[in-house]
Amino acid sequence: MVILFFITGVMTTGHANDNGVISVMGVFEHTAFVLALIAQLGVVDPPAEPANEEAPPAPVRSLVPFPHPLITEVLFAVPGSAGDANGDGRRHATGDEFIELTNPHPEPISLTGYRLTDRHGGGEGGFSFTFPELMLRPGETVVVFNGFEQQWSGPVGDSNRAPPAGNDRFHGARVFTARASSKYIALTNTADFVLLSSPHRVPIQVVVWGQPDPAPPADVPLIERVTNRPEGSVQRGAANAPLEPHPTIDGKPFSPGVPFVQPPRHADDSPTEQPAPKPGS
Ligand SMILES: [Ca+2]
Ligand SMILES: [Ca+2]
Repeated sequence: MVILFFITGVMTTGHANDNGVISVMGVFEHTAFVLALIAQLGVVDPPAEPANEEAPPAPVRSLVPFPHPLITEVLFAVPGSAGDANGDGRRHATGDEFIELTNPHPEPISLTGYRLTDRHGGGEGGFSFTFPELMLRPGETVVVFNGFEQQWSGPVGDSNRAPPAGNDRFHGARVFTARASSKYIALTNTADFVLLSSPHRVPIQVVVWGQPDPAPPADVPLIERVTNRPEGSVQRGAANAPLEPHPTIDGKPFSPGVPFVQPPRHADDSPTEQPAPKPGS
């Protein structure tokens, strides 16, 4: 089409001199105009059909829509041995419980006002934690410990104030304590849930184990049921992977601060040389 336009243009706008010869300058000027037009268009030929202006968006890997954070790990049953999840040198059956969340989106999100509750729904004696003002960068992770009778190293925040920086002892994650004031404020090992609600108290995500009473709300967009005998935490192996017992992923009981644990490569995963078949076999 453009080439046809060019030829037509030369024929109609080229200047002929007195001898009937097309002016060279006229052709050059017109050629320059057409080349500039082609350069602006970026294409030689226009598409046969109009371009689809509503191209489908890139696939979203997150299990929760923007701008919500994603629960990536819950330690509700602290192992009897090697259960010191907060690393203060002392295992505590409730104080070492934690919930880990991350920003799975390519844009920053605000955690301000998001709330974590157990089956008591934030009532008296129940576990409840509301995030203070905090922006999370893409991929940035937070860990909320129960915190009862726990000691801390490095920056640690609470529901009143976020820590000023990530904590190197937890892979740079922002660490919080819910400051549980009693050992009875805890997640029940056999049956309970952790509900994430938005600042407007809209349920976003719930992780359930056993048959808690009361049951979790039915209108939660993302309901994940996990075993109540994980022998450690429940954790994701990848951004869009389900929560599963941490030990089955990589043999470790928990990983506060690491949002997505990749399974380790086993020696027998690598290709091995097969022995040559014996002659006659
Ligand atoms: Ca501890
Ligand atoms: Ca983790």
